[in-house]
Amino acid sequence: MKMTFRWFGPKDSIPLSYIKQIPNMSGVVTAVYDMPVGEIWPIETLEKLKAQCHQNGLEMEVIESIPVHEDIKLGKPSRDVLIDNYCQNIINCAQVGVKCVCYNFMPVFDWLRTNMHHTNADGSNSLSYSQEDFDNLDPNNLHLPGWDESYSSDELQSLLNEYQNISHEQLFDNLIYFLKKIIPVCEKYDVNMAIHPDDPPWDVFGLPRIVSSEQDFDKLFKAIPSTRNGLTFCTGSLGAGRNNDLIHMVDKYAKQKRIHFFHARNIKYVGDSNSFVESGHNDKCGSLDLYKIIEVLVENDFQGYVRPDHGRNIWGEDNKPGYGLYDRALGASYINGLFEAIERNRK
Ligand SMILES: [Mn+2]
Repeated sequence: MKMTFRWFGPKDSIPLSYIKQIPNMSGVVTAVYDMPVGEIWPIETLEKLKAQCHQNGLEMEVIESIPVHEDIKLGKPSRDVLIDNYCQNIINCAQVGVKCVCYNFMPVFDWLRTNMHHTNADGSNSLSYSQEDFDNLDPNNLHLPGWDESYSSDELQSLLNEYQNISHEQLFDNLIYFLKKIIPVCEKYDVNMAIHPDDPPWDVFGLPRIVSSEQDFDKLFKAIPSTRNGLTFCTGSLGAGRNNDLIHMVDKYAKQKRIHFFHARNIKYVGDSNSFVESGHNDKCGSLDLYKIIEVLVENDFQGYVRPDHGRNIWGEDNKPGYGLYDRALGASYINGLFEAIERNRK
């Protein structure tokens, strides 16, 4: 595996030199953040980003994400031009050495929490989801933590209205329409597409979600059998679905060579509903068995990219929620340790 770290480009408060100082860090996972969704990223911009990474001894082989325009998800006539642009973005990324593109197909909200600064018993804070708080949100006047800057009320309402007529089946068909044009380009340019599962893995506000379970993945891979059509195995997102058997799923898709990217984080289940708090990565802190999941990856000779996913804010850090330096660095070290111990044990 190759350990990586998400970096939000030159505006990220965490310098590349700090990321390089985390043991065993091979590269960053990044994107072009200052262009509207749907436009073509200039090759010069990508070259410049890559040069910055290389100057700091880091690779840039994973993009997270090339965002998918809502018109593609909605199946609007404008999608063809947008899909052509997406193909061009894949080609441009491939030309600067990118091997893996993480993306998602979640309508409107590509993650959702009810609290961005849940205070933990140890004084740290982290993202959390309370089913009770969620149920108390007013769908006609939505204000979601972390989303108020992304959409105005009117924009959000009209977007939600547009999805009223989109069923799960329609959204799935739109995903397949998209991939039928994307995957041949990936085959030609040696790029793996790694769809990120729904976060959290259930419908929200009547918006359909179609990448939440083993059944969903099976359907997707049956429709487009190429292994370029793969997934980002995000333990936290999939694990929030308490019916998802992560150990079985990781085994199945690692055997199929479809796991191109692995997001490692832990969550602590709260109560009997869907509620959870994002915990430290260590197995003792959360409800997920990362040791066992990683053991199965190693048994299947996993060669993809790994990154520590969301960390807590610790040691007084107040960074972008989920994306501080300290706890993700601790997470990387923990995950590195699991891989190393399991790999050595097998020799
Ligand atoms: Mn993730």
